[in-house]
Amino acid sequence: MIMRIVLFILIGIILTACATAQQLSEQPANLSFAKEKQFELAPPVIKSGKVFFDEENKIQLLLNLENSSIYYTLDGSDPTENAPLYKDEIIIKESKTIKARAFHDHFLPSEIVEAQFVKLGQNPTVKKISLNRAPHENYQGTGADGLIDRKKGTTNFRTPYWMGFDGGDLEIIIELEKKEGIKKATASLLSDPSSWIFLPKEMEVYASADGTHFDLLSSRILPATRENAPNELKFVEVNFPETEIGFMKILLKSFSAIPDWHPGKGTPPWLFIDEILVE
Ligand SMILES: [Ca+2]
Repeated sequence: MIMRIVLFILIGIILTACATAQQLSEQPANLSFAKEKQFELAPPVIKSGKVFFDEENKIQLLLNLENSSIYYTLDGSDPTENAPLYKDEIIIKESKTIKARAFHDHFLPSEIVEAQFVKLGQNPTVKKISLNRAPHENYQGTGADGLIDRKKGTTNFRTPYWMGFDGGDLEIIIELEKKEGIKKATASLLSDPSSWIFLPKEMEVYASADGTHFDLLSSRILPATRENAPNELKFVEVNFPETEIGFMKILLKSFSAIPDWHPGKGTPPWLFIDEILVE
């Protein structure tokens, strides 16, 4: 009996899928249901082999729907139909954020999807990296050295690329092999509100000559995560005038509590990090 019910459900799903495919292929007659643009297009998928790259990176934008067009930007602005039209794979040679959106005559435009790609510069050699606290025992990554191994995690926080901290601030101290001119620090973080993982509220960058007395170089305040924010890989950059640095301290200050719109409101958010870049 159970088998029969499962079979009926399966047949139902297959018939529904066929109907949808048929409706879409018999344009435009059977698309009249969508002519008033009541239905939103599915967003395109951003596909690339790597998030960190050395020389150049190839990015594809995918959406399997006839007569749809994908427009994209590389300057951080929201794509409209005036933005470049995606035709072939996009090749980038610098760090970029790509935003893409699909359009179709018979549908409302899709949501905007975005992804960041980071070109690894001639980064200075790190002699030692240390943290002011241990990660949670279930999310230890591969230790502090995993934050400088150039390996990037996916949005799955359970993989060993990620270190997870259950509330509170995180202080990272980096000792360079030799003093070098540095002008940017980047923290590679995860935003996954559905798993109670949030970006910090502020990132501060300090420099020191002796590893003991640190001076604030620059900081960046981040907005609170909005409701329904997607799970995303995030790079938080702090730029400053080029400074000769032997030791650097990066302080990630967490929000004290998860925002009110979330079921975990009032409790400390998790912080997940997989890489620090110093350039
Ligand atoms: Ca890493």
